Amino acid sequence: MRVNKLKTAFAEQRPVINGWLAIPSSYSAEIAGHQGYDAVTVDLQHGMIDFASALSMLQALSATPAVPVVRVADDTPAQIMRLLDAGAYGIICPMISTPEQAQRFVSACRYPPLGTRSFGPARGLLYGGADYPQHANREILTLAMIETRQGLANIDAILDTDGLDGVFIGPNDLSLTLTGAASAESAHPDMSSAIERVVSKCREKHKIAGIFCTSGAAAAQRIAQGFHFVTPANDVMQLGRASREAIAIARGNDIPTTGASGY
Ligand code: 3PY
Ligand code: MG
Repeated sequence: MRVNKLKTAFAEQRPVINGWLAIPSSYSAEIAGHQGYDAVTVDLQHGMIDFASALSMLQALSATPAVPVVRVADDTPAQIMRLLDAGAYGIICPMISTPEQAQRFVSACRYPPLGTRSFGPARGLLYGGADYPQHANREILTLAMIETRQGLANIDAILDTDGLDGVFIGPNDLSLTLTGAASAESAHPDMSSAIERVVSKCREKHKIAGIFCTSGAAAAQRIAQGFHFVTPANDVMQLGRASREAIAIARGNDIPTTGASGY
């Protein structure tokens, strides 16, 4: 089976730079996949992406060096299994607040006897290889999103879930629940200590610490802080920024820092 390069990177303590796609386009996916990202995530939670688009985006990513990952909309096992069958090599599951939820998520990603994933690997075979069924339990990456007050309180038990590779912080939701305002780069002391707590727990338990960021500079700071898996903004932010920059330069104006998308 094709080795999951994200697991190798973690084993060798090399940070993973992960692209993030909210626009339903196989062409965008193909472009992103060729830019040098270690992984590219297709976002079915907040992205404008349905299953048919996700399938064609995973096909496009398969033709690039980037490992195809999916953020599912929720922890529904049927949805998780379907996206694995569509060729996702990693699943990021939002809003994991309890160890029971984490266990249910991981179980959906693992074939028996380790879990409850139903057999029908479909594109998993095409992308992973003919021996995918024998090795998928080892190669598929599982990241639980920590983005609620309860998830933060349960971080130890969530990280102790058998087969869970790590966690991924959703800073907007986490700051919404902790401070009352959604912000991806909040400087609120409650957010800073929550993030530090998650990263140090991951270090202690040898699990992947991931986080969504809004820029390359922010992602570099998170890597310096000890994160292994960072997302330096999504396609929507990057498209908006690149457009504003080109327009401002063409008009001889200063480049605006925020636009209609808020970034
Ligand atoms: C969050 O910041 O809450 C996320 O889910 C990132 O996409
Ligand atoms: Mg979120």
